[in-house]
Amino acid sequence: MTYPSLHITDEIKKALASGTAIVALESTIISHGLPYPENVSIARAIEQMVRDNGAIPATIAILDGKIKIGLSASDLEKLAHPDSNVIKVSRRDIGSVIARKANGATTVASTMIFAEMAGISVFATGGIGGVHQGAETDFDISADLPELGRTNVAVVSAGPKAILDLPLTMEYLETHGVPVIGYGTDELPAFWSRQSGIAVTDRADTPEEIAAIMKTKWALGLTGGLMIANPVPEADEIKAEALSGIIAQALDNARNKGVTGKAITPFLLDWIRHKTDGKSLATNRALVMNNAKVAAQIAVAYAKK
Ligand code: PSU
Ligand code: MN
Repeated sequence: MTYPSLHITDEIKKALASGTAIVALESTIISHGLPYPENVSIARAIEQMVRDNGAIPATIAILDGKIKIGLSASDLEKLAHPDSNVIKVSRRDIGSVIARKANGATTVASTMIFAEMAGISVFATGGIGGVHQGAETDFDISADLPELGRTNVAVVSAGPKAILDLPLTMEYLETHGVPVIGYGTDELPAFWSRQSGIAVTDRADTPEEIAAIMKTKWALGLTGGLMIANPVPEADEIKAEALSGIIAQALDNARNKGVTGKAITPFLLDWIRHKTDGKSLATNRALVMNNAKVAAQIAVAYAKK
């Protein structure tokens, strides 16, 4: 038995060797979070945004059972295409998808795992998973949360998706010792909206402050991730009031259709996109781009330390 190794592009290998700033990017958002073909152009634009801010992008996925750190144009097209049969891979699914030489899109949880293996400390996504509404009866808590509690990567997101139970998500993160740092805000952003009514317990206004917190936490041997909560730009947000009715409808619909497990989040995102006439897609694009920018700035500050 040979053990699975990481397939790292030459550019990223060089960046790792020279200590150049790198930002990990996930692929579930490409395969399951955004529609084709916009997912291809958005994935490319995210990578470009990382470059424009001085870091090297490392989009992560499993292709034919190979763990890829950095994707070629054809890898990306394969992941994005609806006919490619790409499995949504969280921590649970990694062994099976690699053993079967299948294609897998990595979630926040599994992207963190591979980023840490590769030696990448900063990661940009759209919104993290969290504790679902009704979790007290169906136990639906995203594997992203325990991963943040154990794996050493700083994740820049626009907050937990507003389809979730945000207060319970914050409680869970506190229990697992995950710092939630508002970037330029005292309030937890809720993905499409800047406001949630929930205070964050820590705030940073510069990438250097965040880099210093990362260094200090890990230097003390305090393992686990950090959540950097970066609100969507004002011009692109959808106000929480405008969305709450649509989210309630989406949740009802998922329940009536019996959608469960890992299908729920893609189902809800899709429903909301249709009900907002695509406005949520524009917002999703804007917030991911903004996260890619801030993540690159944090990675540059971290590389200097
Ligand atoms: N951010 C987005 N769109 C997405 C996701 C994040 O803008 O689709 C994905 C991430 O991969 C995250 C996943 O890990 O949603 C959460 O899935 P679940 O709720 O099943 O854990
Ligand atoms: Mn779930």
